[in-house]
Amino acid sequence: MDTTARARRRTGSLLLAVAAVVGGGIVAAPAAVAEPECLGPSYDFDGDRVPDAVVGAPGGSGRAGTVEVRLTGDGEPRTVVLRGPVGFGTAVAQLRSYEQEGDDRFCSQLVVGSPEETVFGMPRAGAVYLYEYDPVAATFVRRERITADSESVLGTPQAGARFGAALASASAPEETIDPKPQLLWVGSPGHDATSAPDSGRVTSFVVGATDTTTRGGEVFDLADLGVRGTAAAGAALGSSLSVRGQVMAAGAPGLRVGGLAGAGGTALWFAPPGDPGGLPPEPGTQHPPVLVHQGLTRVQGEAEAGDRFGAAVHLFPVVGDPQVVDLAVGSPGEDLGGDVDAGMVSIGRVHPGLTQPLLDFRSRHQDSSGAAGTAEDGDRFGSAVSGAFLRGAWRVVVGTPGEDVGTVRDAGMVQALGTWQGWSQDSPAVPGGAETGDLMGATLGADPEIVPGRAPDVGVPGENGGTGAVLTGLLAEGSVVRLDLGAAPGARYGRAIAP
Ligand SMILES: [Ca+2]
Ligand SMILES: [Ca+2]
Ligand SMILES: [Ca+2]
Ligand SMILES: [Ca+2]
Repeated sequence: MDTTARARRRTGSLLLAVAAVVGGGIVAAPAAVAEPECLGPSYDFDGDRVPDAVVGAPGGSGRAGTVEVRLTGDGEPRTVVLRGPVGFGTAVAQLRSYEQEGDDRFCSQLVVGSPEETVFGMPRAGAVYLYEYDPVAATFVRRERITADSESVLGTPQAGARFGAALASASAPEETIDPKPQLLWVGSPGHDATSAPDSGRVTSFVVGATDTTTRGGEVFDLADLGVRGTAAAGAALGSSLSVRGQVMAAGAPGLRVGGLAGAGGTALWFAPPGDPGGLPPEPGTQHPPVLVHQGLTRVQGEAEAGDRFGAAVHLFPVVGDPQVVDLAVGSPGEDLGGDVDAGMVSIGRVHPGLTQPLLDFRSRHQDSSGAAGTAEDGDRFGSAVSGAFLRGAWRVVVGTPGEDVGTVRDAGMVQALGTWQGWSQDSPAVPGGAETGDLMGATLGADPEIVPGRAPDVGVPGENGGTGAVLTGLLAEGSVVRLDLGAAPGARYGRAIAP
């Protein structure tokens, strides 16, 4: 994309900082007194400075979708349930829309993806819902329903696009000085480009505090990376998303690499330097997007048909260097030796300040040093990836939903790479029991980094005939492990989890 096109696509307005005028003569360089304006971390909706867990249960086969928010309530926890059509809760996220003093309720708002919704008669075009928490009514109030047809959202709705199948926005730890509105990234993996059905798309925008008209942002396609037509068909860009610092990662697990269908790739988009939120724009100052796949010499492994590299992505902070991030990419379709779909994870550093922002990516699987279990047929290791700060380092947390536990098929397991430690539902102190089709580890909390020492919650979407369940406290050292169940068979509780 040239800078002219980029400038034309952006409509963001500058956010003006208002300086207080101090009366009575010369003020000699006062010491900066910076009070935090967003006190709680992201996902603290009820304002007690503890993040509130969000669980999506999108249902299916005629069963409606729900989203459950477990508000911590300053020691008096309470659960709020939001209801929507089938698919509502396929993805969950938070969004900051803070613009000026007094916008505290916009520090962290709830975002829910509903990709199966019909929009203007177009089935499965998809929608995204934005809610603010009302502390007086003690519930969530809908601010907006956003579709690809909403005012100033770039692009147009399309049948089958599944806008809202994945969501991501930059999160923040507690006590942010000078908070800014952040971009919300929305994946539409079923979006068709010219001569490229299901190539996928990622759209972003900002929502302000005073009104809900979206503005700014990008529409990001594989064509922006020079991948067009049959090369892009079926890539499903936007199947997975992660945002951290200046980097946004979007999985395209169906991408054709060197003619190999479904080898998969991951697209990286970079925000302008010093502007993690992506606004205001400074054309020409941002690194062009890049594509990561196993066909690159920097990436260990070979691109093979059906690897599905990019089925899951997660960006990690790097201790001591906010300019760089580490990227973990799951390829659950990877075959290892004769083991079909054993699965693999690729891990590497991304440095937006370098001409070549990708450093070397190494592969890890269940037969790697520091990993738990053994690579076997159908494990699908890497179906979900997240992070946890354990034993003094950031660890890549990996879900292996196809893991058989003893003779129990697809019971699933989760592990933290580099610790040799993994858990199934048959591990000591883990409730629920390993049962056929539990699929433990099919999903993981997407944003545990907001609170030091927090580990991601673990989805068990196949528990009790697809009722679904979420395990909390599993990876956190010394925590009691709890199992929360969905409301009914087919609810698929735990299909999406945050933080
Ligand atoms: Ca809270
Ligand atoms: Ca491979
Ligand atoms: Ca295994
Ligand atoms: Ca179970």
